[in-house]
Order: sequence, then structure tokens, then C-alpha cells
Amino acid sequence: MDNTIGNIDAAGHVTGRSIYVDDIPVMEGMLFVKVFDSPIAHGRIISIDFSAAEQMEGIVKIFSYKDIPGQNQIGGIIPDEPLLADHEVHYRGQPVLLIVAENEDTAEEAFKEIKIEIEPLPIITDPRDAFAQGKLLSPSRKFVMGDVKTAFSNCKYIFEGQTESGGQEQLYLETQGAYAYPNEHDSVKIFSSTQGPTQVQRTVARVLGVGMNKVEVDVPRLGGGFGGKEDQASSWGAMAAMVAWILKRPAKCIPHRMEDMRMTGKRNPYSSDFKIGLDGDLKIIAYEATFYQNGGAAADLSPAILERTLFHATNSYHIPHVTVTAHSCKTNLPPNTAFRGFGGPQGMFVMEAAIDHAAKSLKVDPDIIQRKNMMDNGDELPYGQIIKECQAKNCWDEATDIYNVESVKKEVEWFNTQNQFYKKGWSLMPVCFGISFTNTMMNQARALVHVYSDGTVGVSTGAVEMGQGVNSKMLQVVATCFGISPQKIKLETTNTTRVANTSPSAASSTADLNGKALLDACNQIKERLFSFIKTELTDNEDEIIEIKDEVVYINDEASIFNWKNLIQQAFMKRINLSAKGHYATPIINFDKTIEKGHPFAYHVYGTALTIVTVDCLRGTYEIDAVKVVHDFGSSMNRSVDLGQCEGGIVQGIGWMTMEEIIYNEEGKLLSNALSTYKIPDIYSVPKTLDVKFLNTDGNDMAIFKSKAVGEPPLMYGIGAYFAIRNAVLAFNPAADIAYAAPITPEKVLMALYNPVGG
Ligand code: LUZ
Ligand code: MOS
Repeated sequence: MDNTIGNIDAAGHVTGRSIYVDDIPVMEGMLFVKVFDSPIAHGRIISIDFSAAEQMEGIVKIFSYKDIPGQNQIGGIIPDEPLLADHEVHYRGQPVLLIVAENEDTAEEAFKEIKIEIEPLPIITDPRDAFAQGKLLSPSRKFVMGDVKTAFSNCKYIFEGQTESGGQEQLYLETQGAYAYPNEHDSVKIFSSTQGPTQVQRTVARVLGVGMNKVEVDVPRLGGGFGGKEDQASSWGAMAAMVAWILKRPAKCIPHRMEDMRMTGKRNPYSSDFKIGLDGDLKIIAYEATFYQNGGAAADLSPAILERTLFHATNSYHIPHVTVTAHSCKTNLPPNTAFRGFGGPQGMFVMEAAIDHAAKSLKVDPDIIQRKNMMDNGDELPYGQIIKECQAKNCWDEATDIYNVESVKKEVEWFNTQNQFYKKGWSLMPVCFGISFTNTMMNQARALVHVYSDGTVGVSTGAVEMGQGVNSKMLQVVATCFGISPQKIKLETTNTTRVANTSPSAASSTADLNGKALLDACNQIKERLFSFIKTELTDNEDEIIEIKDEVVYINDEASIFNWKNLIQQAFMKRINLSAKGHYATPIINFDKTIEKGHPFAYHVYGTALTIVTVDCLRGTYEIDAVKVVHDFGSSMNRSVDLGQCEGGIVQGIGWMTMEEIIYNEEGKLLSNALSTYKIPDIYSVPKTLDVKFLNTDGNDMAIFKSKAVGEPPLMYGIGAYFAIRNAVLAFNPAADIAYAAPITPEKVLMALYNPVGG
């Protein structure tokens, strides 16, 4: 495996040559589409008057729901979300009208001329309030293993508590957006910034009332997705496509940053209750949790996110008796959606809080309880899957060993005795994350490979490049399989006409699914080439043929063929040099009626040590170090994998510490710009960030045994919350600190001096 290839997009990115939706040369006569969104979080629309706006010079038309030719429906899992509001609005920022203008400035002017009258209805922003009023987006779910009731009655220690975790803005550098133009035969082509080209295609077809074959979606690449464009790219695609299709002119719909922030959903905030029971040996015997997910005003992906919360509710621990329940609560906020980790982080935070709470109450270090309860081979997870090839203890033990956790503990303690106004804290955070879409059906992919007659190769897959480096891995698959130079291979855009019925690039599974489909396609071509070689050169069926560095070897000896003349001659003999590959993950299954099965191809493991310093006069803090041992399997691209790991960690720390989404009681987003919503910058990232690759064989279900890497590292960031909390407690042991993330500097400052004089 060529591990030196790095990220093939790097040079394009740093020189500004990489192409995003807004860089695509547009056609003459392109229209701008601006969304007029609801200024009220919940209400009945009494009247809308856009006549003055529509008459402004440069305004071509203003669309309402009445102009939608097909269904006014964009809900992916549950059909509960209109593209444009009809009689009611359910969140502030909900699209109501589309202003179509010759240019952007005119559209902005017209926006101000639109009058909307809305009769207000009660606004709910809190998931527990929604639950109390019976407002649910989807049926509640419950995973059960063993018998918690009996188990709790046998526990020596029982602790209960409540946790809160906040939302998180995906903040992709490139905002949402689409550019569409009408094509012949009543069809439309859309360039979309989406993780899910097929999702956009399906939604556009539904909104236009045409077949999916009339809708072509093309994705050059994304300036980040992080889950925010798994489902929510569809509305922007549909808006641009509808305008283009009806007005027969090219149209672009790209929101500005603040529009994107106020109109789109974020990571689901959760409010949760936990109950944990331990025996005298600190073995966790029973665990119960109830999750109240803040879903926002429509289901979007929340029902699937809810499911993953339950799958990861016990993180890396084996607990014999578990009951976990989850409710997807309907509130008047923008529909919340996928964000790296997809509910997993929310579930794990509660588990870690429960352990921390038990440890503090019992006056032991949490890592004693964590290590004692770590899962191992043969353990059953609450959803029935039996753990195999477990690396949980290996990662943990290697981390505590190579990062010298025992001496870190002593150093932190020493530092804290020596410093009055600076305190350090540490934590250990294990992670076990399941790889596969939890919806078994989605675990499939296809790829299309053309070997051109000059020996160069064009590759299309369902994978969307969003900075995560998947195209680099796809290129490696082809180069390795064919034994040719990466220079000969071109990765094409992701396009629904070339590769159909794609699953979104999500769930950390993109390289596995598309890589395996691609391998299937390449192997088909290779088999045809090898049988051609056999007919040309030998009659012996037992010859071993290989291509290395573009030279064909037969029984380890270089033959007269190299890649280029092999392809030329195969073409002359009319050998098919194109192939379509397909892959569907074997083995996996899940039965929702009993909530049991084997949903994941495999799990990814790791452990993070986090050390922080809190400034106890200011409430500010620094992350001194995050040191990780991570199970990459047999990494096929160490620099891409390392980049994913580092990025995930920093993003997880952001979620847990500084990124604070604030809506007021009217459902208005207050943290609506980068001045009020802070994400980690170069100053707030860990001063030291070490990632040790655990040496393992990897897993056959992973592409080239190189394990999925997109989401699992994000959850190491949870360690930052606990490390900061511990530092605060070192200053003020009486501090009453809720298990509520993010633990912002403001909250730290309050906790340092609360109760006052404490
Ligand atoms: N998307 C999805 C995901 O539809 N299903 C999943 O299981 C998932 N997991 C992580 C991220 N996105
Ligand atoms: Mo995702 S949260 O789009 O894998």
C-alpha cells in the first residue's frame, strides 16, 4: 500500500484551485434565489403580501408553496417537512417564499418589501417540555438487556443524575447551496454541495413531480459537511432546481453564512437522566438512561440519530443489565440533524457522566471504574451484537502505559499543591464506535471504472469528497489493484447519472463501502485482462500473473506486456475495459421489533488522555495535551487518517467546551454568527496532540483492513469536559457543577466561586 500519497486534494486546496459549487462557471441569464424565511418560531400564517416586492425591477418571480409542481415535501425518513411553509410556520428561519431575481442585491431589497402576518402559537424550545406535552417526532425507542430492576436491588451503590449536552453548528467552510439549469426532455441538472447526491435527486424529483431519471445531481466536492449536508442539502437543491425547471433558466441558491446558521439544523441537544448501579468491587451491574432528544420542528434524521444514541449508550463498557430509552422531541427550532458522531457522542457523554458521578461519590478516580468495566471479546452489547476483535483494553492499557498516566496523576496533583490560581485536571476517555449505517439497507455502494485505450483510468463512485480524503483512498484502491501509478488515475465528480442509488457519504463508512465496490469493479477488469494475457501468451492455466509498477509479471518474471501496451492490445481484441462494481456489507442485520441484531460490520476503539490547565481568576482554560491511542486497523493512508483523527478531536473539544448554541425563548438563534459562536482556533487547540497508531491486523470488513476513521475520534473530545471539571474541583472542591456541556469559560468562572466562599 502506498502510504505516501497523502491527500491528493491538498495542492488544489492551498492554491485555491479546488472547485466548489460556487466556482462552477455559470450560464448566461442565471437567476439568484433568495429564501424569505419565517420571522416567528410558531404560528398560523394569516397573510403574506409580496406584490410590491414582485413588482420591483429585477425581480423575476416570487414563489410560494402554491407554485410547487409536485409534492411540497422534503422529509427523508418521515414525510413531515414542507419545502415552503403553507399555512403554519414551525420554526424561525423556516423557508416561506423564494425570491427569484436577476441579481443578488435586488433580491435583498425585495426581501425587505415582503409583509407577512402570523398569528403566534405557543413556542417550545425545551425537549422535556415537548415530551410532557406529548410532542414527539417519531416513536420512542428502548434497548433492553438483562433485568435492571432486579439488578439494581442487588447493587451496593446506586447513583442518579441528569445531564445536558448542547447543540453544535456544523460550520462547514462552504455554506449550503446548489446551482441548477434546465436540460432537454424536461430534465434538470443540479450541482449541489451535498453529502447525499441521491437524497437531493430524490427530493428534487418529488418536489417537481418527475421521475428520478429526469434529475441529475453532480457533486464536485464539498468544503466540509460534518453531517450538516447529509440530509439538509436537499432543500437548497430543490429550490434551485424548481426555479430552473419552471422558469427554464439557470438558477443558483446559496445562503450567506448567517442565513445558513439561522435556517439549518445542528447537532441535536440532549437532556438525559441516568441511574447507575455498582457492586462492592466497582463492577457496574446495572445502567438505566432516558434520553430527551431536541429534534427541532421536523424529523429530518433525528429518528436515526436517536437510534445511534442507544447503540452507543454504554460506550466501551460491558454492563450486564441495561435499559436505555430515547424520545425524539418536537420543538420549534430548525430541524436538528446529523453531526459527526450522529447521536453517539450524546449517548457516551451520559455514560461518562454517570461513571464520573459514581467515582466522585465513592472518592475513587474514575479510571478505576472505567478500566474495571471495559468490554472484551465475547461480551454482548445491549443490542445483541457480540464483541469480536476487541481493542478496548489494548488501547486503554497502551495509552496508560506509554503516556505514563500514573505519573501524570502525580504531576497534576503536585502542580495543584504548588499553584493557587492555576489548577490542572486530567481525564481518560475510551471510545467504542460501531461502523455501518444503523439502517442495514443503506450499507451498499457502487462504482464505475473506465480504462481508456491509452491506459489512463477514470473512476466514479458514490463517495463524496468533503475534505476527508476519500478520493485519495479511492485512488489508492485503483492504483493498488491495477499495479499502476496514481498519475494514471482520475477521480471524477460524484454524479447520480454515473453511479446511482448512492447512500450519503456518512456514518464513517464511505471509504469502506465505495472502496469495496470499486475493488469489485477493478477486479472484474483485471480478470478480463488476465484471461486475455493467458490466451495471448500461455496455455497454462496455472501461470501466476501480477502487475507491479505497470509491468506484467508471469510467474515472477517480467513479460513483454506493460500496462499501456496490455490495454492497447486488449482494446484491439475488443475486451471490455469498463466495469461497474457493487458492494453490500455482509453479515449485518438488525430487527427493530426486538431491538436486537448485529448492526455493525466492526467497531473502532481508542483511548484519550486529556490534561488541561484552568486559570482560576479568569475562568479560562488551556488544553495542555490530548494523547491518544487509536485503533486504525492497518491504515492505508496514515496522513489522511491522522488528519481525520486530529480534526475530530478538536471538533469534539469544541462541542464540549466552547461552542454554545443559544436560542432565546422565542426560538431566535442568538449565536448566529462567528462573533457569537466560537469554534476552536489555533490558540485553543491542544498544545500537544499525540496520536499513537495501535498495531493491529485490522478488519476484513474494512477496505484494505484500514478501519473507518471519520467519526470515532470526535468523542475523545468528551475527555476535555471532564478534565476541565476536575481542574475546577481542584480549586473549589465544594463546587456544584452540573453535568452540562459545553463547559464554557463563563460556566467555569461561576463554578470556581460557587457556592460563594466555597
Ligand atoms: N447517517 C445515517 C449516519 O443515515 N445512519 C447512520 O447510522 C449514521 N451514522 C453516523 C453518521 N451518519
Ligand atoms: Mo454523518 S454525522 O453525515 O456521518
